[in-house]
Amino acid sequence: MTGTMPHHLNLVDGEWVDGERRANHNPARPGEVVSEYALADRDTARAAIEAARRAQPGWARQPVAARMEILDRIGATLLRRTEELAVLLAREEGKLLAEARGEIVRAGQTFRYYAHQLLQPQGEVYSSTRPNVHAEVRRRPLGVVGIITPWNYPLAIPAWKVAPALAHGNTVVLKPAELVTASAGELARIVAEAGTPPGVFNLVMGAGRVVGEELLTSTAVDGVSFTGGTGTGAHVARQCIAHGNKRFQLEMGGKNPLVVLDDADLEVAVRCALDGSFFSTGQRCTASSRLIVQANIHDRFVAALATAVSALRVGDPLDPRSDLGPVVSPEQLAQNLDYVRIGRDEGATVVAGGEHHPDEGQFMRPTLFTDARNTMRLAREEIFGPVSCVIRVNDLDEAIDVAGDTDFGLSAGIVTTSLSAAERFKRDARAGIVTVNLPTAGTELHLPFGGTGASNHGPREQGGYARDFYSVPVTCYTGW
Ligand code: TXE
Repeated sequence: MTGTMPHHLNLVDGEWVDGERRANHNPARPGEVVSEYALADRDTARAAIEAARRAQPGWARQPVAARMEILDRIGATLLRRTEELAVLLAREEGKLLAEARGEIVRAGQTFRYYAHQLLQPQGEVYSSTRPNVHAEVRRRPLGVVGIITPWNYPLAIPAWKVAPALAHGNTVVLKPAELVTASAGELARIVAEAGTPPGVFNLVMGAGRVVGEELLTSTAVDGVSFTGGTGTGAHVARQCIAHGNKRFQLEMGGKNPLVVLDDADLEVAVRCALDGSFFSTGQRCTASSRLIVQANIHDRFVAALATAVSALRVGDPLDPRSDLGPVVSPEQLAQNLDYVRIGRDEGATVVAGGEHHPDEGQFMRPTLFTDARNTMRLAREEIFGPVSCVIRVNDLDEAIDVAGDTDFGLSAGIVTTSLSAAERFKRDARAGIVTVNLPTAGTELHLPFGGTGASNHGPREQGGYARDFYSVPVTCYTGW
């Protein structure tokens, strides 16, 4: 360890806890260490859970005004430190500085949003069928919540889980992805410095199968909110059921379709596909990875999109000329390139990109396939990189069928100038989020987020809907 290297420690019961140091590297310059973090072990995770358990009743009894003030302060600090945190995030995860700024602002606004959500009605009053009885439904906190997050939104995803958890009177143990511990460490400092009592928010960094596993198997944890891959999500579900039948919420990505109809405005269609498929290096669970295109517009759309994709500049996220940053890790890059080979072997045609970018760093050229069929692995499995494929269809009925023929069901988009096609798509698309003449990616913090099928399990995240996971309804009958 070098003395001057920025480092981040675990936060347990208000204390900063050290451990074996691990380094995280800049994916755009693999030789550059961004920061070091202290690896938590199972004992540290256990201590964090116990601290959260002890702190929970007191936190839940804090006056709403006190909880509001703390959440508001966290949000304000994130917003004030946007520029500095965005540079760290871009260096650590590889997203463009502009995207990183947007993410920090989103995280800050999310804390502020949930501060004010506390002033919304928190229950319902019913008429009782019995005389002299008052019937109401109140909410109590879920309890201790384990939060397990991925690397692709190192601040926004923790924010949209931690903020409603704390708002509703829960205490938290956050286990971020190992690749983005600097962002998580900064968030922990901000949460602690905002005046959160010890044990209310805890951070444990390390391997999923060690510290993550402790959150899943501990019966002192009441619920787990997880975002990540489908395989891990299934494991989370099994463990939560086996260990205390605890509540769980899973968000696990997608294979999102963008339908382009013959009547679409070509420019809008290309813009939506370019943004949805390739921005953020395709590392978004709402990315458009299947472009389902009607026959008459197909060739014009492919030509225009291939030109636009080839013109995207891949480079350092801190360079304002870059359109696309690096792939997050060598493993993810290898997986992306593997899928390019699989797509070629399956008979799809590469019309843009298709290879590793020659620069040093984990760069990949954005890759567009045509001649894809929906049965190919290329069209069925989540790649999570800058790779998309075009599937040709004859009409809206076929487009809706192909769009819905997926194990996933997070987001689905259509580009059309027909009001009736748009309405039919909103009605029939099998997805939790539907967009019309907009990219499939890009959501708003006050609206519910989540999908169907393999994309999602449990109540929706974000907006007022987050309450359904982070609190428990209690039906009260009062005789008078
Ligand atoms: O995810 P993991 P990874 C998809 C995407 C990507 C793939 C793998 O397709 O290629 O998942 O990415 C923690 N007990 N998405 O490897 O492993 C882990 O430490 C408890 C989609 O990053 O699912 C991390 O904090 N926790 C996704 C979190 O789970 C465990 C975003 C997610 O890691 C654990 C990212 C265990 N046994 C990847 N094993 C989306 N939905 O947007 C791992 N973890």
